[in-house]
Amino acid sequence: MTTTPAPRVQRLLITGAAGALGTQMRALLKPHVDSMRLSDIAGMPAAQNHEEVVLCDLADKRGVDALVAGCEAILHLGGVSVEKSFEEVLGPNISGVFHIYEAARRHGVKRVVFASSNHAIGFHATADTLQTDCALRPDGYYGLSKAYGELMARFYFDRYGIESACLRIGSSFPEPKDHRMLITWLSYRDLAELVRCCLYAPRLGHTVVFGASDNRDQTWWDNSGAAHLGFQPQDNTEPFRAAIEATERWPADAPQSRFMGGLYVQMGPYPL
Ligand code: NAI
Ligand code: 15L
Repeated sequence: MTTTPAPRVQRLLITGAAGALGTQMRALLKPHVDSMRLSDIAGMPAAQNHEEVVLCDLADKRGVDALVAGCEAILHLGGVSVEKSFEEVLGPNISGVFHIYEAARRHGVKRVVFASSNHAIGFHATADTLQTDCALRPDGYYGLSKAYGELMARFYFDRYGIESACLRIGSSFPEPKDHRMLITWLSYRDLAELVRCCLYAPRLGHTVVFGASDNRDQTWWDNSGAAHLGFQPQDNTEPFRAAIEATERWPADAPQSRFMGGLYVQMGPYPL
């Protein structure tokens, strides 16, 4: 009996490929796609087999259009990745996400996996449990740009049928660094698996999914609305718990403890 091999993404564009997550996803997703186009405004290690490296500023509409041509799917990690002034966020994140979706439309890209952030919903209370269709409550200009990106994804699905996953990533680092991250941490391995699920789910539509590992006290985010992805995180923060619990906690009534966005809820305003 012959079996038909599962279809594979022929060329995946990864933006932000020189960054922390881009570097990890470049390595971890390689076995799951035929080839990758790796892009960033910053330099990165030279292309290996089945890779291309293309430097591009996301704020450059024509540059992004050329970047996207010939790609079947996009993992959009590029842009400002922490809280900054509106003016700093505007080009990479607001114009940038529009350029990505518009190029996706022009070149027939089928799927986009958009690195949103927990900061799109950072002003929800840590006492609550959010579903994937909860209200957007950004905690700053960075979070606003991620909320805008999620709405851009929604619009391009409703209007043009481009499927997207918006990953509300918690804290994706080599290991959790503080008490909050005991809840919000997402291992690199789990992130790569989440992206793989988004690339290959039979139906994606416009999916919002929270990105956290299988952490003991992770009661903030309920992913049942994204169950069709089949994402099962493998890692958790237990190996790091003892060391972190030996460190000082934020007071329970402090804003960074009361709201999911942590310290981001008190950043800004910025000078003229
Ligand atoms: P990072 O800052 O290490 O990587 C972002 C990359 O985007 C950098 O390499 C930077 O050079 C590139 N970039 C910035 N402006 C650009 C522009 N104008 N044109 C082209 N490229 C530009 O951040 P990290 O941690 O790798 O995050 C990747 C994505 O995931 C970001 O979109 C971030 O907002 C999102 N995310 C990350 C989380 C985390 O815990 N690491 C949590 C939530 C979201
Ligand atoms: C994010 O969105 C940032 O990209 C990352 O640097 C962390 O600050 C993370 O959120 C977090 O909330 O821990």
